[in-house]
Amino acid sequence: MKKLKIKEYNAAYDLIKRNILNNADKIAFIDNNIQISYKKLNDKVQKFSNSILELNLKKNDRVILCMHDSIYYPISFLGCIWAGIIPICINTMLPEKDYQYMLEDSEAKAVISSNSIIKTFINLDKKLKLNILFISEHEFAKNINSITSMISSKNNIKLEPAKTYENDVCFWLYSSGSTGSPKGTLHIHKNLIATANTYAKNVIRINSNDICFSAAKLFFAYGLGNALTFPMSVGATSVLNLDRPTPELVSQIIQKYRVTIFFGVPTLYAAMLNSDSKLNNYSSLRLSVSAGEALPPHLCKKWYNSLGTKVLDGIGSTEMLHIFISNTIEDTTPGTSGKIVPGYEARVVNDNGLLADDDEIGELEIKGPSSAIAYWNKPDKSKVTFKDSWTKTGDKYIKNKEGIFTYCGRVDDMMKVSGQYVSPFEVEASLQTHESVLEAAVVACKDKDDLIKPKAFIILNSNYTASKELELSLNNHVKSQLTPFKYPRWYKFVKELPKTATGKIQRYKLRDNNE
Ligand code: 3UK
Repeated sequence: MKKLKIKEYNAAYDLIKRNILNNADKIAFIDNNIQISYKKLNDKVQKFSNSILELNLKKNDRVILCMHDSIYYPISFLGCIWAGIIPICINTMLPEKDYQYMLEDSEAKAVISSNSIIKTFINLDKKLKLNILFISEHEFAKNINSITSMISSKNNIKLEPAKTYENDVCFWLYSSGSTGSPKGTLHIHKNLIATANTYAKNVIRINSNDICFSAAKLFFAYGLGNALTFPMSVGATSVLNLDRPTPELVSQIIQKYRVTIFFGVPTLYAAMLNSDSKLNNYSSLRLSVSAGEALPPHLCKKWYNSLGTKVLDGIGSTEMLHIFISNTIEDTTPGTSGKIVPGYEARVVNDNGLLADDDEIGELEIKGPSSAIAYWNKPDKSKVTFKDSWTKTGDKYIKNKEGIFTYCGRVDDMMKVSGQYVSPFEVEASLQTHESVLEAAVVACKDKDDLIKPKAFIILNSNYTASKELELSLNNHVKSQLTPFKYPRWYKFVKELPKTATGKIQRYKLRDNNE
C-alpha cells in the first residue's frame, strides 16, 4: 500500500471547523426527532471523541458503524475520525453472515450500532469470542455504553483532533463483487472534501442555503456525500430520515423541510412518478440527482416535465467515493451519464488494452482526487482495480466525440437493483438451498420502467410443481438469507437450462428470454 505522508489534515476537523466561525448557529442536521446546529455538532463530536478514547480505543483502531440515519450518525462518524479511529460504515440490512464476515475481516475493536441492530452483533461476539466493545445509540443495557450518554456530559471539552495526514486511512466502506466476499474499501482523509470540491461544487453548485435530502442512506458512499460531506462543506442543512424512503415519505419530507436538492436512485424516481404524490408541490426543489444505476431517459424527461426542475444522472462508485461523470444543469442528455466532472479524468480501454476511439466500447477507468487506495487484505483484487493512479470501474462505456459517456452494462455479472449491487450467483446459491429447487439460474431482466430486477429460471425437484405459493415460499427463503431486496421479481419454471459443453449456464441465452 502506498502511503506518502504529505500534509497534516483531519477530515472531521476540517468539515466542522469551516462552519464554526460564520455558521455556528445554523442547523447542520435534522432527523425524525431532533436537530443540531454546527456549534452543537462541534461540541458533541469532541465529547464523543474524548469518551471513545477513554474507552481505551486507540488511534487507527477500526470500529464498525452500523446505524440508521439520525444525528447520532454524523456525531459518531466524525467523532471517530476526530480521534483518528477508523469507522467502517456498513449496511443496516445485511444478513448475519455478512456481519460475521466483516467483523472477522476488519478485526474491528468495537461496534457502534442502533439499538434495533446491536443484538445481532452481541450474539456474534459471544459466538466468535471476539471480545468486542459495544456502543449503542441510546441506552440499551447496563454494561453497554451509549452515544447519548457519551455526549451528554456538561463539561465543555476541548480536544485537539488526532494528528493525521491527508493520505492516512480515514474510514472504510464495504463494496461487493460478483464472486467472493465484500471488499473493505480504504478511503483516506483527503477524499471526503475532494468529492465536495469537484462534484458538489461544480455540478450541483451546493451553497449554504441548500437543504439536502438523500433517500440513499449514510452508509452508502452516495448517501455519505449527499447528506454529510456536501452540506457540511458549505454550511448547508441536511435532513436525515430513519425510515424506509417510500414515495409518500419522500414526498412529505421534501414538502415539510422545503428541500432544495433531492438525491435518489432510479427505482425511487420511477415509484414517485408512478405514485399519486403530487409532484407539482415540490416548489422548494431546485435540483434532483440520480445515481446507483442508469436512469432510463423516459424517467429523466418525465421528472423534468412534471416538476420543471432537472434530475441529473451521474455515475459514481464506492471506490471513487462519489460521482465522477455527470450531466449538469445546463447540459443534460437523457439516457447518458453526461460528461467528466472537473477534477477527474476518464479513459475507455478496449478489449485489446488500447484507448478506445470515439464511439468504441470499452471499460471505463477513472483518475481523480477521491479514489480509495486499496481493498483491505485483498492484494490481488487491489492490484487489478487500483492500477497506478487509474481506478477500474468494471463498467462498459462509450464516449462520443462531444465527450458524453453512455453506460453499456457491467464487465462482470453484477446487476444494479435499486442502486445496489446484486450478484446473480448469490441469489442462485440461496435458491438452490430451497427444498424444491434442483437447479437455478438468475439473470437481469427489465421491468416496465426499464429498470433492472432479478429473474429466476428454476428446475424443480420431481415431487414439486410450479405455483404462486411456491414462488412466495422461494421469495421468503431468499429474503431470509440475503439482503431482502435481492429476491427474484419473476420466476420461470423450466425443464432444462442452456449450458455449454463444459456445463456452464449460458446466462446470455436466458437474458434474451424476457417474455
Ligand atoms: C453503477 C451506474 C449507470 C456502475 C455510487 C454515486 O453506485 C454507487 O456506488 P456502488 O459502489 O456502485 C458502483 C457501480 O454502480 N452505477 C452507479 N451509478 C450509475 N451505472 N449509471 C449511473 N448513473 O456499475 C458503477 O460502477 O454501489 C453512486 C455516488 C457514489 C456511489 N458509491
